Amino acid sequence: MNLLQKYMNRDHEGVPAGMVMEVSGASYVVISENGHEYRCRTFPGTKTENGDSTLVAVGDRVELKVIETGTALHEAAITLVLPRQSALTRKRDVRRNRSKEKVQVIAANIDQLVVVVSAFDPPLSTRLIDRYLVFAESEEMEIVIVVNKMDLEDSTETRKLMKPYKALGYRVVYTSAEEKRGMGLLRKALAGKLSAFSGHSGVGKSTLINLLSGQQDRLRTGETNMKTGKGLHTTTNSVMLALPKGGYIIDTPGIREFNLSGITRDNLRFYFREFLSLMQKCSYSSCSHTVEPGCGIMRAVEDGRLDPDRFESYLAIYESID
Ligand SMILES: Nc1nc2c(ncn2[C@@H]2O[C@H](COP(=O)(O)OP(=O)(O)OP(=O)(O)O)[C@@H](O)[C@H]2O)c(=O)[nH]1
Ligand SMILES: [Mg+2]
Ligand SMILES: [Zn+2]
Repeated sequence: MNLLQKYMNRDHEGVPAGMVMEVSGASYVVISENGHEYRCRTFPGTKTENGDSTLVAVGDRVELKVIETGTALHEAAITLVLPRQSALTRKRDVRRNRSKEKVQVIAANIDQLVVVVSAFDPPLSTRLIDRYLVFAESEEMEIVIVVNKMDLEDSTETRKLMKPYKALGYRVVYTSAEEKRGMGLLRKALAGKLSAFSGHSGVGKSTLINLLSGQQDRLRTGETNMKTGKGLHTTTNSVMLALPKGGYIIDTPGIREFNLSGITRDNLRFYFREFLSLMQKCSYSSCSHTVEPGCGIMRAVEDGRLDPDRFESYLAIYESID
C-alpha cells in the first residue's frame, strides 16, 4: 500500500480515508489507506473541495463514514472529496448534455496522461493526438502517446506519421497487444506513476491494461466493427488497477470527441510547442495565424519548417472553439 499512501496527502485525524478505484453510476469502490475495500455512496451532505465540478471521479481522495463492516463487503458513505492535484477533464457535449455540469472529470490526481491510438482499425488519428497534446500542455501534464495494433499496419508508414511528435520531444511507444510487442517499453513509461489511458473506442486500451495488470480477463474488451458501429464503447466506466511492480492505471471509456475545456482562441497557440519560437516572426503580436498577412507560422508551413498536419490541427481546433 506504499503507493496508495503516496497519493494520500493529508492527515485525516483518525477519519478513514481512501482513494476511489471505480465509479459505476452512483456507486463507488474506495480502497482505504489500510487496504480495506469499501462500497460507497455519496449523500446530500457530502462535501467537496473541488467547487461545482464532477463530485467524485476515479483517483479522487475521499474521507469516509463507515456504515457496515460486518459482512465481507464493507460499506461507507463519502463525507468529503479532497482537492484534486490534477485531472483529465473534457467539456461535455452541449447537445447531449442533460446534467448541469459543464466540465466532466474523467480521472483525478493523475501523474500522466496516456493517449492511446491504433495504427489501424480504427485508423490512426493525429487530430485526436493533437487535441490531447493541447490539453496536456495547457495543464502542464506529462503525456505518453501509445500507438497500438502495430501488427495491423505497415510499421514504416506508421512511424513516419509519428515522426513529428518524436521531433517535438513527445514520448511515443509502439505496441501490439495482440502480439505482445512493445510491452516492456510501455511498462517502463508507466512504472511508479498513476496514469490514465484515454482515446477512441476500440483502440485497445482495456486489452493493453489487461496485459499490464497480469490478469488476462480483468477488464472486458470488445470486438470492433467500424462500419456498423457495433461493439463500440465496451468500457462504460472508469476503473483503476494496480500494476504488479508499482504504479496504477486508470482505464476510461472510449470517447467520440475530445472537447477541450479551458482552451480559448486566444490561448490555443501557446499549446502547440513548435509555434512558440516561430510566432515571434509574425507581423502582429496578437496574430491568430489564420488570416493575417506576414504570419510567421504560415510562412513556416509554406517553406516546410512546420508540419502542415499540425497546422491543420491548429486550424481545426481554432474553428471548433467559439
Ligand atoms: N490486431 C490487434 N487487435 C487488438 C490489439 N489490441 C486490441 N485489439 C482488439 O481490439 C478490440 C478492441 O479492444 P478494447 O481493448 O476493447 O478497446 P478499448 O480501447 O478498450 O475500447 P473501449 O472500451 O470501447 O473504449 C478487441 O477486439 C481487441 O482484441 C492489437 O494490438 N492488435
Ligand atoms: Mg475499454
Ligand atoms: Zn501568425
